[in-house]
Amino acid sequence: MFKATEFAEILLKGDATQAWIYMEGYKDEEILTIYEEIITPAMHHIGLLWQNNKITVADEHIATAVCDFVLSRLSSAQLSRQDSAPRKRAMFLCLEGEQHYLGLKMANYLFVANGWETKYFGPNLPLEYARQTALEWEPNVIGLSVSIVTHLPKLKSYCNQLEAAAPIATIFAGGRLGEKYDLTNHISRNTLIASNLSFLNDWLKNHEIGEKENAAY
Ligand code: B12
Repeated sequence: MFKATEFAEILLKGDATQAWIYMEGYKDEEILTIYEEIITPAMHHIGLLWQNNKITVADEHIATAVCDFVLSRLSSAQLSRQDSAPRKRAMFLCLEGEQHYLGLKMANYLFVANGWETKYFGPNLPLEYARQTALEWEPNVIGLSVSIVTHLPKLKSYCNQLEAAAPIATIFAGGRLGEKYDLTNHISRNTLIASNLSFLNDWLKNHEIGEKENAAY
């Protein structure tokens, strides 16, 4: 937790160079450790400071922007390593209106690091566009993220319609609500609740890139 509060302080300064230098100190760590033990708790800590009026919305925005930069830079080595061999496909999106996308972005990069081809849509993707992509692209995995409880009623329609559009896909419902509530009544048959990235990483270990569990390509 100490690492996380230290990193949160750097993020709040808005200094992307210092944030990157700090991360370089952990370059021998597993990416999952960096995500789960530094970046995620740092942003959760910033949430607490915000909730307790210790920082302003402007502070939170600049911290988010620097955090986003660090995440992109951490993944750049993985992106440049990709080749053109056929790979399994995964798409990632936040439900309509949902702005919290950093967790989704990390989930996407875990798939990239494991050799998957991905489409990452970031925040706020209306269902009709997600459905269209799922129909045309036939992904093996669809990752959804929802953090704000008022968006929860939409989750079931996303799961049901995406499952109908891409019947072979495993759907992951991620985001902070999975840790707080039982989402069982808000998901579909092929949906797994993934409240953290360790769960996703374990799933990935059992779904090697070469393994064809279904006829996607
Ligand atoms: C940054 C931030 C924002 C930014 C988001 C920017 C961005 N690019 O993401 C902005 C300013 C847009 C924002 C807006 C709002 N926010 Co906000 N936000 C935060 C904050 C501080 C950090 C979010 C974050 O990045 N966390 C770090 C990520 C990595 O953690 P995570 O989302 O929990 O994800 C983990 C897992 O859930 C999982 N995961 C996530 N997605 C997925 C997807 C898949 C497929 C998988 C497998 C896993 C997975 O992976 C991560 C690692 O384990 C949180 C505090 C907090 N506790 O998270 C508040 C927080 C979530 N926000 C909050 C609120 C209230 C709001 C607003 C309603 C404020 C307002 N009045 O406007 C709006 C709503 C916007 C909207 N419509 O979505 C509250 C929610 C409280 C509640 N009871 O609902 C929080 C908790 C702050 C607080 N303590 O009050 N916010």
